[in-house]
Amino acid sequence: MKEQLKSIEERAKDELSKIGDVKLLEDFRVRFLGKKGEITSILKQMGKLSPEERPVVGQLANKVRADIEEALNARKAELKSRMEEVRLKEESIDVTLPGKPMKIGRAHPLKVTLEQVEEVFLGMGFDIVEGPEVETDHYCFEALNMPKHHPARDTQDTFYINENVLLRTQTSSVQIRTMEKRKPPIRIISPGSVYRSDAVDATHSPIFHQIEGLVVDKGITMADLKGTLELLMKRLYGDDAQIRLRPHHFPYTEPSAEVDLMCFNCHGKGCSMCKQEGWVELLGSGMVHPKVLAECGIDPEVYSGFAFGIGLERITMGRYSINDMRLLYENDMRFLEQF
Ligand code: 2U9
Repeated sequence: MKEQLKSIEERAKDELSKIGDVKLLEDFRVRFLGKKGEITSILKQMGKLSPEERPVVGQLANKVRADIEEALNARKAELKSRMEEVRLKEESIDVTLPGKPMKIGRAHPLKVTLEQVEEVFLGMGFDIVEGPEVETDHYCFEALNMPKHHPARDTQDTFYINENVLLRTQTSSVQIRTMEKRKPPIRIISPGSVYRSDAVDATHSPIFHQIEGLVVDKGITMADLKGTLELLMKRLYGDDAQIRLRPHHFPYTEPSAEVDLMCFNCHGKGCSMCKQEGWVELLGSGMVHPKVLAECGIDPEVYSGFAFGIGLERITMGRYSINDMRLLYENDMRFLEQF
Protein backbone atom coordinates (compact mmCIF):
# COMPACT_ATOMS: atom_id res chain seq x y z
CA MET A 1 0.00 0.00 0.00
CA LYS A 2 2.88 2.31 0.78
CA GLU A 3 4.15 1.68 -2.73
CA GLN A 4 0.69 2.38 -4.14
CA LEU A 5 0.50 5.67 -2.22
CA LYS A 6 3.94 6.72 -3.43
CA SER A 7 3.00 5.92 -7.01
CA ILE A 8 -0.29 7.84 -6.66
CA GLU A 9 1.68 10.86 -5.42
CA GLU A 10 4.13 10.63 -8.31
CA ARG A 11 1.39 10.25 -10.89
CA ALA A 12 -0.60 13.07 -9.35
CA LYS A 13 2.33 15.46 -9.43
CA ASP A 14 3.21 14.41 -12.98
CA GLU A 15 -0.39 14.98 -14.21
CA LEU A 16 -0.62 18.24 -12.35
CA SER A 17 2.43 19.59 -14.11
CA LYS A 18 0.76 18.84 -17.43
CA ILE A 19 -2.58 20.56 -16.65
CA GLY A 20 -2.64 23.96 -18.34
CA ASP A 21 -6.20 25.08 -17.60
CA VAL A 22 -7.67 25.99 -14.19
CA LYS A 23 -11.00 24.44 -15.20
CA LEU A 24 -9.40 20.95 -15.41
CA LEU A 25 -8.06 21.14 -11.83
CA GLU A 26 -11.44 20.29 -10.30
CA ASP A 27 -11.58 17.06 -12.28
CA PHE A 28 -8.06 16.28 -11.02
CA ARG A 29 -9.12 16.95 -7.39
CA VAL A 30 -12.12 14.63 -7.68
CA ARG A 31 -10.03 11.85 -9.17
CA PHE A 32 -7.26 11.93 -6.55
CA LEU A 33 -8.70 13.55 -3.42
CA GLY A 34 -12.49 13.13 -3.77
CA LYS A 35 -14.75 10.76 -1.80
CA LYS A 36 -14.46 8.19 -4.54
CA GLY A 37 -10.89 9.17 -5.41
CA GLU A 38 -7.74 7.12 -5.45
CA ILE A 39 -6.55 7.97 -1.90
CA THR A 40 -9.93 7.21 -0.36
CA SER A 41 -10.02 3.86 -2.10
CA ILE A 42 -6.61 2.99 -0.54
CA LEU A 43 -7.86 4.06 2.90
CA LYS A 44 -10.87 1.79 2.46
CA GLN A 45 -8.54 -1.18 2.15
CA MET A 46 -6.79 -0.41 5.48
CA GLY A 47 -8.84 -3.14 7.20
CA LYS A 48 -6.65 -5.71 5.49
CA LEU A 49 -3.53 -4.37 7.28
CA SER A 50 -2.06 -5.49 10.57
CA PRO A 51 -2.73 -3.21 13.60
CA GLU A 52 0.96 -2.11 13.56
CA GLU A 53 0.92 -1.16 9.90
CA ARG A 54 -2.38 0.72 10.02
CA PRO A 55 -1.18 3.94 11.72
CA VAL A 56 1.97 4.03 9.56
CA VAL A 57 -0.01 3.69 6.32
CA GLY A 58 -2.71 6.05 7.68
CA GLN A 59 -0.09 8.73 8.40
CA LEU A 60 1.51 8.25 5.01
CA ALA A 61 -1.90 8.50 3.26
CA ASN A 62 -2.63 11.74 5.10
CA LYS A 63 0.76 13.13 4.16
CA VAL A 64 0.34 12.13 0.50
CA ARG A 65 -3.14 13.74 0.48
CA ALA A 66 -1.72 16.92 2.07
CA ASP A 67 1.17 17.02 -0.40
CA ILE A 68 -1.13 16.55 -3.40
CA GLU A 69 -3.47 19.20 -2.02
CA GLU A 70 -0.58 21.62 -1.57
CA ALA A 71 0.69 20.89 -5.08
CA LEU A 72 -2.82 21.37 -6.45
CA ASN A 73 -3.19 24.74 -4.72
CA ALA A 74 0.23 25.86 -5.88
CA ARG A 75 -0.63 24.84 -9.47
CA LYS A 76 -3.97 26.63 -9.22
CA ALA A 77 -2.26 29.85 -8.06
CA GLU A 78 0.36 29.54 -10.79
CA LEU A 79 -2.21 29.01 -13.56
CA LYS A 80 -4.38 31.87 -12.28
CA SER A 81 -1.51 34.30 -12.26
CA ARG A 82 -0.46 33.17 -15.73
CA MET A 83 -4.03 33.72 -17.01
CA GLU A 84 -4.08 37.14 -15.39
CA GLU A 85 -0.81 37.99 -17.10
CA VAL A 86 -2.22 36.94 -20.49
CA ARG A 87 -5.42 38.94 -19.85
CA LEU A 88 -3.48 42.06 -18.91
CA LYS A 89 -1.29 41.72 -21.97
CA GLU A 90 -4.36 41.39 -24.21
CA GLU A 91 -6.14 44.31 -22.61
CA SER A 92 -3.18 46.62 -22.42
CA ILE A 93 -3.54 49.87 -24.37
CA ASP A 94 -0.69 51.42 -26.25
CA VAL A 95 -1.09 55.01 -25.16
CA THR A 96 1.51 56.10 -27.70
CA LEU A 97 -0.74 55.12 -30.66
CA PRO A 98 -2.51 58.07 -32.37
CA GLY A 99 -6.22 58.38 -31.38
CA LYS A 100 -9.15 57.82 -33.75
CA PRO A 101 -10.35 61.28 -34.86
CA MET A 102 -13.94 62.07 -33.73
CA LYS A 103 -16.05 63.96 -36.25
CA ILE A 104 -17.72 66.89 -34.55
CA GLY A 105 -21.15 67.74 -35.92
CA ARG A 106 -22.35 71.26 -36.67
CA ALA A 107 -25.60 73.00 -37.50
CA HIS A 108 -27.02 72.36 -40.98
CA PRO A 109 -27.01 75.52 -43.19
CA LEU A 110 -30.85 75.53 -43.21
CA LYS A 111 -30.81 75.48 -39.41
CA VAL A 112 -28.24 78.29 -39.28
CA THR A 113 -30.43 80.51 -41.48
CA LEU A 114 -33.60 79.59 -39.59
CA GLU A 115 -32.03 80.44 -36.24
CA GLN A 116 -30.78 83.79 -37.53
CA VAL A 117 -34.21 84.69 -38.92
CA GLU A 118 -35.85 83.62 -35.66
CA GLU A 119 -33.40 85.74 -33.66
CA VAL A 120 -34.21 88.85 -35.74
CA PHE A 121 -37.96 88.39 -35.22
CA LEU A 122 -37.69 87.50 -31.53
CA GLY A 123 -35.77 90.78 -31.18
CA MET A 124 -38.76 92.62 -32.68
CA GLY A 125 -41.17 91.03 -30.21
CA PHE A 126 -42.57 88.29 -32.47
CA ASP A 127 -43.60 84.87 -31.10
CA ILE A 128 -42.61 81.67 -32.87
CA VAL A 129 -45.67 79.47 -33.44
CA GLU A 130 -45.75 75.97 -34.86
CA GLY A 131 -48.70 73.90 -36.02
CA PRO A 132 -49.74 70.59 -37.64
CA GLU A 133 -48.22 69.47 -40.95
CA VAL A 134 -51.29 67.36 -41.68
CA GLU A 135 -54.01 69.95 -42.19
CA THR A 136 -57.60 70.28 -43.25
CA ASP A 137 -58.66 71.88 -46.51
CA HIS A 138 -60.23 74.68 -44.45
CA TYR A 139 -57.00 75.89 -42.77
CA CYS A 140 -54.78 75.44 -45.81
CA PHE A 141 -57.05 76.87 -48.53
CA GLU A 142 -60.60 77.85 -47.61
CA ALA A 143 -59.71 80.30 -44.82
CA LEU A 144 -57.01 81.82 -47.04
CA ASN A 145 -59.53 82.99 -49.63
CA MET A 146 -58.94 80.01 -51.91
CA PRO A 147 -62.34 78.31 -52.17
CA LYS A 148 -62.71 74.97 -53.99
CA HIS A 149 -61.84 75.19 -57.71
CA HIS A 150 -59.90 78.42 -57.13
CA PRO A 151 -57.12 78.49 -59.77
CA ALA A 152 -54.47 79.28 -57.12
CA ARG A 153 -54.95 75.77 -55.74
CA ASP A 154 -53.52 74.38 -58.99
CA THR A 155 -50.25 76.24 -58.49
CA GLN A 156 -49.67 74.38 -55.24
CA ASP A 157 -50.06 70.78 -56.30
CA THR A 158 -51.19 69.19 -53.10
CA PHE A 159 -50.73 65.79 -51.46
CA TYR A 160 -54.24 64.85 -50.34
CA ILE A 161 -54.77 62.24 -47.61
CA ASN A 162 -58.50 62.27 -48.24
CA GLU A 163 -60.93 64.77 -49.72
CA ASN A 164 -60.65 67.03 -46.71
CA VAL A 165 -57.24 66.24 -45.19
CA LEU A 166 -53.88 67.11 -46.78
CA LEU A 167 -50.21 67.85 -46.18
CA ARG A 168 -49.96 71.62 -45.77
CA THR A 169 -48.62 73.49 -48.79
CA GLN A 170 -47.76 76.58 -46.73
CA THR A 171 -47.55 77.38 -43.03
CA SER A 172 -50.29 80.05 -43.34
CA SER A 173 -52.60 77.48 -41.70
CA VAL A 174 -50.72 78.13 -38.45
CA GLN A 175 -51.43 81.84 -38.73
CA ILE A 176 -55.15 81.22 -39.33
CA ARG A 177 -55.24 79.00 -36.23
CA THR A 178 -53.44 81.72 -34.24
CA MET A 179 -55.81 84.49 -35.39
CA GLU A 180 -58.77 82.32 -34.35
CA LYS A 181 -57.31 81.93 -30.87
CA ARG A 182 -55.65 85.29 -30.14
CA LYS A 183 -56.85 88.87 -30.28
CA PRO A 184 -54.67 91.56 -31.93
CA PRO A 185 -52.00 92.76 -31.52
CA ILE A 186 -50.56 89.62 -33.13
CA ARG A 187 -46.91 89.35 -34.11
CA ILE A 188 -45.84 85.83 -35.08
CA ILE A 189 -43.61 83.86 -37.38
CA SER A 190 -44.41 80.25 -38.23
CA PRO A 191 -41.49 78.19 -39.52
CA GLY A 192 -41.90 74.61 -40.68
CA SER A 193 -41.96 71.95 -43.38
CA VAL A 194 -44.41 72.25 -46.26
CA TYR A 195 -45.31 69.76 -48.99
CA ARG A 196 -46.01 70.14 -52.68
CA SER A 197 -46.32 67.50 -55.36
CA ASP A 198 -43.27 68.76 -57.26
CA ALA A 199 -40.60 66.74 -59.06
CA VAL A 200 -37.11 67.07 -57.57
CA ASP A 201 -34.69 69.33 -59.44
CA ALA A 202 -32.11 72.01 -58.65
CA THR A 203 -34.77 74.44 -57.37
CA HIS A 204 -37.71 72.20 -56.35
CA SER A 205 -38.38 69.55 -53.75
CA PRO A 206 -41.68 67.95 -52.61
CA ILE A 207 -40.74 68.89 -49.03
CA PHE A 208 -39.24 72.25 -48.26
CA HIS A 209 -39.33 74.80 -45.49
CA GLN A 210 -41.04 78.12 -45.07
CA ILE A 211 -40.98 80.90 -42.59
CA GLU A 212 -44.19 82.89 -42.71
CA GLY A 213 -44.79 86.06 -40.74
CA LEU A 214 -47.97 87.82 -39.68
CA VAL A 215 -48.59 91.12 -37.91
CA VAL A 216 -52.14 92.28 -37.11
CA ASP A 217 -52.90 95.46 -35.16
CA LYS A 218 -54.61 98.82 -35.53
CA GLY A 219 -52.94 101.03 -38.16
CA ILE A 220 -50.59 98.48 -39.74
CA THR A 221 -49.50 99.59 -43.26
CA MET A 222 -47.27 98.54 -46.15
CA ALA A 223 -44.60 100.77 -44.56
CA ASP A 224 -44.45 98.40 -41.56
CA LEU A 225 -44.10 95.45 -43.94
CA LYS A 226 -41.29 97.12 -45.89
CA GLY A 227 -39.45 98.26 -42.75
CA THR A 228 -39.66 94.81 -41.16
CA LEU A 229 -38.40 92.99 -44.23
CA GLU A 230 -35.65 95.58 -44.83
CA LEU A 231 -34.36 95.02 -41.31
CA LEU A 232 -34.44 91.25 -41.79
CA MET A 233 -32.48 91.46 -45.04
CA LYS A 234 -29.87 93.84 -43.60
CA ARG A 235 -29.32 91.39 -40.73
CA LEU A 236 -29.05 88.42 -43.09
CA TYR A 237 -27.08 89.97 -45.95
CA GLY A 238 -25.31 92.94 -44.37
CA ASP A 239 -26.13 96.64 -43.82
CA ASP A 240 -25.84 97.58 -47.49
CA ALA A 241 -28.61 95.12 -48.48
CA GLN A 242 -31.41 96.82 -50.39
CA ILE A 243 -34.88 95.53 -51.26
CA ARG A 244 -37.64 96.57 -53.61
CA LEU A 245 -41.33 95.66 -53.64
CA ARG A 246 -42.89 94.62 -56.95
CA PRO A 247 -46.69 94.39 -57.39
CA HIS A 248 -47.97 90.82 -57.48
CA HIS A 249 -51.08 88.83 -56.73
CA PHE A 250 -51.83 86.35 -53.94
CA PRO A 251 -55.40 85.39 -52.97
CA TYR A 252 -54.69 85.90 -49.24
CA THR A 253 -53.10 89.37 -49.45
CA GLU A 254 -54.31 92.63 -50.99
CA PRO A 255 -52.32 94.48 -52.15
CA SER A 256 -49.58 91.88 -52.68
CA ALA A 257 -45.93 92.34 -53.48
CA GLU A 258 -42.95 90.22 -54.34
CA VAL A 259 -39.79 91.35 -52.63
CA ASP A 260 -36.47 91.45 -54.49
CA LEU A 261 -32.99 91.85 -53.03
CA MET A 262 -30.45 93.98 -54.88
CA CYS A 263 -27.88 91.59 -56.36
CA PHE A 264 -24.94 91.64 -53.93
CA ASN A 265 -22.60 90.62 -56.73
CA CYS A 266 -23.20 93.57 -59.12
CA HIS A 267 -25.09 96.01 -56.80
CA GLY A 268 -27.99 96.43 -59.24
CA LYS A 269 -25.97 96.78 -62.45
CA GLY A 270 -26.82 93.32 -63.81
CA CYS A 271 -24.53 90.29 -63.94
CA SER A 272 -24.62 86.55 -64.60
CA MET A 273 -25.64 85.77 -61.00
CA CYS A 274 -28.86 87.85 -61.25
CA LYS A 275 -29.43 87.01 -64.92
CA GLN A 276 -28.70 90.67 -65.81
CA GLU A 277 -31.68 91.80 -63.68
CA GLY A 278 -29.70 93.56 -60.95
CA TRP A 279 -32.22 92.11 -58.47
CA VAL A 280 -33.03 88.61 -57.20
CA GLU A 281 -36.51 87.51 -56.16
CA LEU A 282 -36.61 86.64 -52.47
CA LEU A 283 -40.11 86.27 -51.03
CA GLY A 284 -43.79 87.08 -51.27
CA SER A 285 -45.79 89.44 -49.08
CA GLY A 286 -48.75 91.75 -48.76
CA MET A 287 -51.48 93.20 -46.58
CA VAL A 288 -53.69 90.45 -45.17
CA HIS A 289 -56.87 90.25 -47.27
CA PRO A 290 -59.88 91.71 -45.38
CA LYS A 291 -61.81 88.50 -46.12
CA VAL A 292 -59.09 86.45 -44.38
CA LEU A 293 -59.20 88.67 -41.29
CA ALA A 294 -63.02 88.53 -41.17
CA GLU A 295 -62.99 84.72 -41.55
CA CYS A 296 -60.95 84.55 -38.34
CA GLY A 297 -63.26 86.87 -36.40
CA ILE A 298 -61.05 89.97 -36.71
CA ASP A 299 -62.88 93.11 -37.86
CA PRO A 300 -61.08 94.43 -40.99
CA GLU A 301 -62.63 97.85 -40.39
CA VAL A 302 -60.69 98.13 -37.12
CA TYR A 303 -57.57 96.08 -37.75
CA SER A 304 -55.13 95.60 -40.60
CA GLY A 305 -52.14 93.36 -41.00
CA PHE A 306 -49.23 92.37 -43.17
CA ALA A 307 -47.95 88.90 -43.98
CA PHE A 308 -45.00 87.42 -45.82
CA GLY A 309 -43.72 84.02 -46.84
CA ILE A 310 -40.07 83.10 -47.19
CA GLY A 311 -38.68 79.91 -48.67
CA LEU A 312 -35.93 78.90 -46.24
CA GLU A 313 -34.07 76.96 -48.93
CA ARG A 314 -34.12 79.90 -51.31
CA ILE A 315 -32.58 82.40 -48.90
CA THR A 316 -30.06 79.84 -47.65
CA MET A 317 -28.98 79.09 -51.22
CA GLY A 318 -28.66 82.83 -51.89
CA ARG A 319 -26.54 83.46 -48.83
CA TYR A 320 -24.10 80.62 -49.43
CA SER A 321 -24.19 80.64 -53.27
CA ILE A 322 -25.55 77.09 -53.35
CA ASN A 323 -26.77 76.33 -56.88
CA ASP A 324 -28.59 73.03 -56.30
CA MET A 325 -31.27 72.52 -53.64
CA ARG A 326 -30.59 68.78 -53.51
CA LEU A 327 -27.26 69.49 -51.78
CA LEU A 328 -29.27 70.65 -48.76
CA TYR A 329 -30.95 67.25 -48.34
CA GLU A 330 -28.36 64.69 -49.38
CA ASN A 331 -26.22 64.93 -46.23
CA ASP A 332 -22.99 64.59 -48.18
CA MET A 333 -20.26 65.27 -45.61
CA ARG A 334 -18.06 66.95 -48.22
CA PHE A 335 -20.80 69.57 -48.63
CA LEU A 336 -21.84 69.88 -44.97
CA GLU A 337 -18.26 70.21 -43.73
CA GLN A 338 -17.97 73.55 -45.52
CA PHE A 339 -20.33 75.27 -43.10
C1 2U9 B 1 -52.18 84.73 -43.55
C2 2U9 B 1 -52.40 85.62 -44.55
C3 2U9 B 1 -51.46 85.80 -45.53
C4 2U9 B 1 -48.22 84.65 -46.53
C5 2U9 B 1 -47.59 84.94 -47.82
C6 2U9 B 1 -46.39 84.63 -49.64
C7 2U9 B 1 -46.94 85.83 -49.91
C8 2U9 B 1 -45.46 83.93 -50.56
C9 2U9 B 1 -44.07 82.07 -50.91
C10 2U9 B 1 -42.65 82.42 -50.68
C11 2U9 B 1 -41.81 81.35 -51.25
C12 2U9 B 1 -44.19 80.64 -50.61
O1 2U9 B 1 -42.14 79.30 -49.88
S1 2U9 B 1 -42.67 79.91 -50.98
O2 2U9 B 1 -42.86 79.17 -52.16
N1 2U9 B 1 -44.96 82.82 -50.09
O3 2U9 B 1 -45.20 84.38 -51.63
N2 2U9 B 1 -46.76 84.11 -48.47
S2 2U9 B 1 -47.89 86.30 -48.65
O4 2U9 B 1 -49.42 85.31 -46.48
C13 2U9 B 1 -50.31 85.09 -45.50
C14 2U9 B 1 -50.08 84.21 -44.49
C15 2U9 B 1 -51.01 84.03 -43.51
C16 2U9 B 1 -53.19 84.50 -42.51
